[in-house]
Amino acid sequence: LKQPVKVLVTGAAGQIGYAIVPMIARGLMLGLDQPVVLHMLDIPRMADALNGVRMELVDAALPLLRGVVSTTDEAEAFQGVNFAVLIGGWPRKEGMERKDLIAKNVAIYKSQAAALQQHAAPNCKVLVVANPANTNALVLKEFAPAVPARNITCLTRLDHNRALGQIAEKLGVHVGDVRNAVVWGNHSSTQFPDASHATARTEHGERPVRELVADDKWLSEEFVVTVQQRGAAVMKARKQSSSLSAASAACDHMRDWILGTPKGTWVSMGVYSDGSYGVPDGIFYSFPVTCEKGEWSIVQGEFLLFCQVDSNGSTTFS
Ligand code: NAX
Repeated sequence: LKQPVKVLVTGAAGQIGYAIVPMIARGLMLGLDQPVVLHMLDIPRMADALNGVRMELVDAALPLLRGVVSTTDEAEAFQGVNFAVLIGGWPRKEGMERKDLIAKNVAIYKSQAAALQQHAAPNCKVLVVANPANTNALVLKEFAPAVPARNITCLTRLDHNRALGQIAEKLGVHVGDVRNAVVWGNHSSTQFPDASHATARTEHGERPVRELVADDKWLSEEFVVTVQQRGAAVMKARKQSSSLSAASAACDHMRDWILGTPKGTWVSMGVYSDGSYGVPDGIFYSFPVTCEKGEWSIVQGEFLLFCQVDSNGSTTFS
């Protein structure tokens, strides 16, 4: 077994937090041979609930789990962490304007940026899940200038996995046989799920999804809208937002980033734009990426398209 690594989960007393901590402690994020020390942060009002999660982790008797720090203090939470999954944030309540949500979260992410820069291990790799995820990632980057931008990412893997799931259901194939869909843009309804390069393995070999789905209209309309609105559909059915799928996607994101993507497979990650595909520099944007040895790179040369991003974050392609 390897030396233990420290993994921070913020918002650990929340829904996604509750779903993700056992996944991490079972090796689903960093590997079955990687012991972990979990750092869990939440706000003081949630201290009892957080302690309950800690008790359950003890009760689960997880051999890879080498320690738990559960705290409401940011400095203690970020101390020496190698990986940080930032799920904690201000939830959007009914009647709340988007700009008010952003203002609340900017304050949180400014403060966590300082804690990250001051206390985390060098080269700490960060995944922002809390919404608005792209904006929170940008705030983190701006207020933690000593942290390389490449080490900050945000979650669009849930949308990516939703896209794979829809294609698998449509074709009646196993989801593990579908790959290389892409989600471009934001984690929001302005995202663009793109199956133009997706493939599926069938008994006749690996084939382009657009050939297997005879129905062009499904790919350009129903598929796109279903993926964009899947979060709302889950919310309507469950009366709560997606959590097990979000936790699972966050594990997939970190695992692929740290341990590498399989050869010939790309995944969607929100990363700091370098201007590829005409996306403006200096924003966090979801691209197709491959990962090797803990570094992501944007897939180049596969797509003959040029993105234009308008002031609402909507992407159009030409
Ligand atoms: P919950 O409200 O259940 O949990 C959030 C937790 O964060 C709460 O326990 C809260 O006390 C805590 N928190 C608030 N301020 C904090 C702070 N300053 N430091 C530490 N913890 C703090 O929400 P949940 O359903 O778990 O969702 C968490 C976040 O993920 C939300 O922002 C949500 O919008 C976002 N999502 C993002 C997704 C993505 O794909 N990027 C998908 C799922 C999810 O909707």
